[in-house]
Amino acid sequence: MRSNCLLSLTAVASLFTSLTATAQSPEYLLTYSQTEATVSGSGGTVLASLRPNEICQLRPNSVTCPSLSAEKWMPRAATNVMAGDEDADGQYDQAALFGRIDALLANQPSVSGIAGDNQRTVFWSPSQAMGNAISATPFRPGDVGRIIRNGAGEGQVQYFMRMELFTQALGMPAGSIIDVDAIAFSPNYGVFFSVDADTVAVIDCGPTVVRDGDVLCVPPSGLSYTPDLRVASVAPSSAVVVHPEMQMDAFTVNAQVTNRFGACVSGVVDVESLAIDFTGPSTLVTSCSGAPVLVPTLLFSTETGTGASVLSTQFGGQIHNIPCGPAGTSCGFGHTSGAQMGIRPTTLAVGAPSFVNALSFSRACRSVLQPQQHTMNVFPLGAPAGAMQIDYNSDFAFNIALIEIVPPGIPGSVPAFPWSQRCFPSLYAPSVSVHAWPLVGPFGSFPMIGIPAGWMGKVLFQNVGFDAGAIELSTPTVIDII
Ligand SMILES: [Ca+2]
Ligand SMILES: [Ca+2]
Ligand SMILES: [Ca+2]
Repeated sequence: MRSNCLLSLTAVASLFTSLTATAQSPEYLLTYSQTEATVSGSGGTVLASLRPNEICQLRPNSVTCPSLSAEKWMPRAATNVMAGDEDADGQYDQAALFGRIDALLANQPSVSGIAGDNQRTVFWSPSQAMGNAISATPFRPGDVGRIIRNGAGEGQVQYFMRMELFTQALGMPAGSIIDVDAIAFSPNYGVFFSVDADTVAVIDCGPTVVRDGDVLCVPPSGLSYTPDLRVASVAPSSAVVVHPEMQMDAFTVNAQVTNRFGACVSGVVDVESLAIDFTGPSTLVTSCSGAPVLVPTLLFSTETGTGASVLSTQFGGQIHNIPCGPAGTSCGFGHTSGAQMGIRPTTLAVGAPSFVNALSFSRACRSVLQPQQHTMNVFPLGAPAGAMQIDYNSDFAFNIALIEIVPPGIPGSVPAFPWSQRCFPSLYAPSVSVHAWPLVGPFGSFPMIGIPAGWMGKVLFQNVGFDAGAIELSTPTVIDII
C-alpha cells in the first residue's frame, strides 16, 4: 500500500516537474545583503545603487552574458508608494522600509515566455516590521507577504504565509516570534524555509533545536490553501528538517566555492535563500514519523557566501550554473567577485561584500522609476523646474511620464486592466497629465517640475511604456515636498 502511494506520489511529482520545467525560465529576482552597485552602471542613473530592501533582477542569456548586470526591479521608491505612510509621520519617503528583504517567493508561472510576476504578485519577508497605520494586519520579519490594494484600500498586507503559521508548523507556543530568512514553494513539494536564528521547536522528531542553517519543509499533507494558492492553515508540528545544517555544510564544502577574498567556504553558518530547481532530481527524505518527504533540488545561498555566490544541492553540492556560467568561483581559482551574479566587485582583488539574501526564479517585465531625491526640503522658497531628476529604466523603447500633484495623501490606485498585465498592474494617478515625452529606453531621466514658493505636498510619477499592441505601466514613485 505504501509503495503504491509512493509510486503515485513520484509519478505526480515527475509530471509536475516536467510541466514546470518548461515554464521555469533562467531569470532571477534576488536581493543582496548590503548596498551594491550594478555592473552596468545603469546608464549613470541612481538605479545603479541596489539597496538591501530593494528587489533586483538578473537576466542571464546569450545576449547579456558578456556584460551581465543585475538591475533594480522593485525600488524602495515603489514600495514607499505601495505601503503608503505606514508609520503615519506624514512622509512617504522611508529609506529603511522592511530593513532588508531577506526572503523572496515569485511563483507565478511564466506562460510562453511572457512575464508572470510583477511587484503586486511576488511575496517577500522583511527583516524589520512595517508600520500598521495603513494595513491593519502587520508585516513582520516572520511573515511572507506582499502589498496589495483590496476592499480595505491601499497598502494592505496579504500573506503567502504568516508568522503564526510558521510557528504552528514548528510546534512553538502561541505568541512565539521568529524571523523567516529563506523560502521556496511548490504545491507539489510544499513550503521550504529557513529561520534567521536557532530556536526550540516541537516538530515531527519531538522537541528539537531548529538551526538557522537547517532547511525545513512543511509537506503538502500539512498545508491547506486559499483559492489563490496562499497558505490558509498548517498542521501543528508538521515541519520536517529535510536538510540539517550539517548536511547544508556538506553541500557547501562539496561545492568548493570561494568567498570574496578567495578563501574556500567551509560551511553555511546561516542559510540565506532557497529556490526550487525543477530541472534537477528529487530525493525522498524520511521524516521521524516515517512519512516520506519529497525534496527537489534546491538552490541556496549562505551567510558565508560573500561575492554573492549561489549553490545547488545537486550531486551532493555544487556551484549553481546560471546560463552565463557558474554563480561563484571554484576553490583555487581566485575569489568570487559578485560579477557572476551581476554586481560590481569592491576591487580587482576583492569581491562584493554581499551574500545573496533572497532568490527566486522569475521572468518579469522591468519598468521602474526612482527620484534622485525622495524628499525635497524646499519650503517656503520653492524650487525651479529641473532642480532634480527622476530616473527610469524601461524594457520599452518609447515611454511617457505621467504626473499627479496630490494633497498630503496619495489617492488610491485603480486596476490598469486590461492594460499593463505584464508590468505594474495598478494605475496610481487617476487624474493624470502627461509630463515628459518621448522617453527613450532603457535608461534615462526627466526633470522634476518647478515647486512654487510656499507649496507643500506630494508629486507622483508613473511611466507608460509602449510595446507592440500593449501599454505597460512602470512602478510608481512619489516625492515629498516639505
Ligand atoms: Ca512615513
Ligand atoms: Ca524575514
Ligand atoms: Ca535571507
